[in-house]
Amino acid sequence: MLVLAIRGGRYAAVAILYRTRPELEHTDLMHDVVGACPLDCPDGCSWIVTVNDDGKAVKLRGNSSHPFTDGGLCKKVNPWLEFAEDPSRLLFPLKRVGAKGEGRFERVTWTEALSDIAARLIAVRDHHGGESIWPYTGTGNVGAIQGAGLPAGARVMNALGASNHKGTICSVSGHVGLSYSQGFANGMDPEDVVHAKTILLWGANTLVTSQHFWPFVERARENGATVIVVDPVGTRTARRSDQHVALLPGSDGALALTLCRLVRDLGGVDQSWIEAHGHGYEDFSGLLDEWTLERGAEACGLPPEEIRSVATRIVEGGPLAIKLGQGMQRHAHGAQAARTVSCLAGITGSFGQKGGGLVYSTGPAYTLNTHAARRPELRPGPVRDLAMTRLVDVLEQADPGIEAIVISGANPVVSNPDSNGVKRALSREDLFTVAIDVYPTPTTNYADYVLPSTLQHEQVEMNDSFSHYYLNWNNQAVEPAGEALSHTEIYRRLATALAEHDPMFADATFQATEEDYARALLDTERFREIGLTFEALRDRGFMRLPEPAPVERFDFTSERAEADGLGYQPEWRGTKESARDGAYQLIANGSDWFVNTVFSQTAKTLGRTGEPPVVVTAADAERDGLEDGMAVVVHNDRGSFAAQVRIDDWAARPGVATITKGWGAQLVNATVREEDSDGGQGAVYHDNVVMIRPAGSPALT
Ligand SMILES: Nc1nc2c(c(=O)[nH]1)N[C@H]1C(S)=C(S)[C@@H](COP(=O)(O)OP(=O)(O)OC[C@H]3O[C@@H](n4cnc5c(=O)[nH]c(N)nc54)[C@H](O)[C@@H]3O)O[C@H]1N2
Ligand SMILES: Nc1nc2c(c(=O)[nH]1)N[C@H]1C(S)=C(S)[C@@H](COP(=O)(O)OP(=O)(O)OC[C@H]3O[C@@H](n4cnc5c(=O)[nH]c(N)nc54)[C@H](O)[C@@H]3O)O[C@H]1N2
Ligand code: SF4
Ligand SMILES: [Mo]
Repeated sequence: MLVLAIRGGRYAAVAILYRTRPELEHTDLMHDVVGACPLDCPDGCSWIVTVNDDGKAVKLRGNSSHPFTDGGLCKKVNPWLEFAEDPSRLLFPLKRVGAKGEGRFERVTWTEALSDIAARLIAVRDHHGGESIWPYTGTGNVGAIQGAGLPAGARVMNALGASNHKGTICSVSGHVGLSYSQGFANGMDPEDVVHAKTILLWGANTLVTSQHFWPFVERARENGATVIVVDPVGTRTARRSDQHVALLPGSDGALALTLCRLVRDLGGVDQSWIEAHGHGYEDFSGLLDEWTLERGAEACGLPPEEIRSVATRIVEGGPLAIKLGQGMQRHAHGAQAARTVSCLAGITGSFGQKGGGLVYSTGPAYTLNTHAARRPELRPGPVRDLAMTRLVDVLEQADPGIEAIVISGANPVVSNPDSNGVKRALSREDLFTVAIDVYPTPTTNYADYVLPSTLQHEQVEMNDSFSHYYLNWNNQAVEPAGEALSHTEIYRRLATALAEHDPMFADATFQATEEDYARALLDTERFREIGLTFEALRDRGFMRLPEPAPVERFDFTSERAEADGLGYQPEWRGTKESARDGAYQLIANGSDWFVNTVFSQTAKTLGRTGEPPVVVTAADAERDGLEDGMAVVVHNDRGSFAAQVRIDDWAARPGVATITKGWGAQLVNATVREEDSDGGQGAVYHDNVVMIRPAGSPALT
């Protein structure tokens, strides 16, 4: 039966669903709404919200007709509807009454908040110039309309002449690194991994951070593939692999060069692919002469036989698929590491084989028309770029200085490098700060105004993914909680408030609807060619994106890389900080239970997980007098945080300590320095050396 009791504009997707999946039908009083997970997770799941006759969302599940989602969501998002009702949720606009950072606010109306914000932004523009405004967006929602790209906000901010925000916090180093060698990050379709015979999960914790990719890996395994995890940390993924190569952090380049050398010597070079597509192979081969097995083993802290066995497998195995994760590029030389690892796919000619190649992200394979959505031509003139990973530096040093920052979907006190610096920078009395979020966070505590955002099932959105080639449509399923508003609506209302001061903001462009934005984003020749229109997408709930272009050119050497300081050859440069005796390289990874900081603060999450422990090996623990469960302080000269120790010889390797990122009450990034990586101003989270001492030990008091 077709259910008709659906809110305006949302019936089409539901009708299709019922036609294709009649078993989803339940009572006359319930209806299902197709949507999409908005979180910064590669899997980009399509979901279905069941709404009862009172307009309340009563159930959330994965869309079983979506090829990548295939029915299930994940344990982080399964309790989404409970999170949406968490008592801590922000339901009204708030105005600061306490000191910055204190978190004392009073409730105000939207009109009051937005008219004051509009007046402040106009004053900043008029007295300091538009570039003194920073629209700072994070990854709390990565959707194309409401999310990190924030078209609605962009139009208003562009018209104000605000600085351009660069989203450098996550993956930029890897993208820059791959641009020198294979050109772009999508050197294969992840779904094709089923045809691979050797799978390298390189600095990728697939079972935790991209679990919907795992079934494809398992299918390959059933077809005889070997799964090798390259990761200093013994992750859940490493445990489930055929071989775990626990290299030293930051030694990826050395491992890749040693493997290339061995593959060459074992006769595994695909000369015909290189002749057709490769550039600079002769020079590169000269570099490989320097990479003896002994040198590689030493640099990576691995037994030589371990490296040799991987090389043998690559040469004898058939198509080689490399899934490069983001973890391996959160280093000072992260771009170089990505560039070097891709040479392994280059020399084996893997890009030319079904099931072979290297994929880091599927994102760059197609382009949404963000220009039409964001309208940069509204800017009064050229504006500067500001990298979000340099928040402290910019807030404290930029000229012209930042006078106003509008933070949306970002929690920099917890997520950014140098938590103490971020707190200090956000404490500046003369800085006007607006934070748009769903929950109070350590960052919203510093805001002058805190504005409540809708969650995904309360708004309209379009979401792509960085691990598959489908575009998802998200229908609004329920009314927003409290007075929460979508980003689009916040900026429509802000434009109206700004028009009181400057008539330019009365233009219809600032009142664009979600549908207008979606149509603008989809307005490309490629999308038209394959019939990917707004109507089709909305009606089907998700659609296949254009097929990606194959890797046609591979540069083993690069003059552009040389000019950018990475060298003509992909030479290995190690880490910047190294774990001396008694110190640890700290790696803070994604938690099983939350995505970055999202949902980490709720009492429900705390009840399920407890505070993340710092994991070390038994030998290191003994040396430092640490015992399982002991309260410790993890510290260096930048900062410190408290944790409990867990001793686990499998999960850690000597000299490496690991913990999870994103827990607001435990600022692991207080120990991380704010510094640019070697490509695109990425952060250097894992290039971080710390000491671990029992809490209250004399050295610290
Ligand atoms: N040590 C260490 N630090 C890291 C990393 C690491 O590996 N190690 N990883 C880095 C990476 S990869 C990333 S992407 C960053 C992420 O860092 P951030 O950009 O800070 O992103 P999130 O923590 O995902 O979300 C930020 C906020 O968005 C809010 N939010 C969720 N949904 C919505 C919404 O619909 N609207 C609005 N307005 N807000 C919403 C959440 O409540 C949260 O407070 O962290 C980085 N930090
Ligand atoms: N459950 C969960 N899922 C998530 C997230 C989350 O917080 N929780 N975050 C999401 C986000 S924003 C992103 S960007 C993705 C990232 O997902 P992934 O690409 O899997 O990245 P990470 O989990 O940051 O790191 C992957 C692995 O890299 C390893 N690593 C660290 N340093 C090195 C090194 O020098 N060399 C090598 N070879 N490996 C190294 C880490 O130990 C880690 O196991 O996950 C997304 N999915
Ligand atoms: S967090 Fe990732 S795996 Fe979980 S529902 Fe969202 S997209 Fe899917
Ligand atoms: Mo990320």
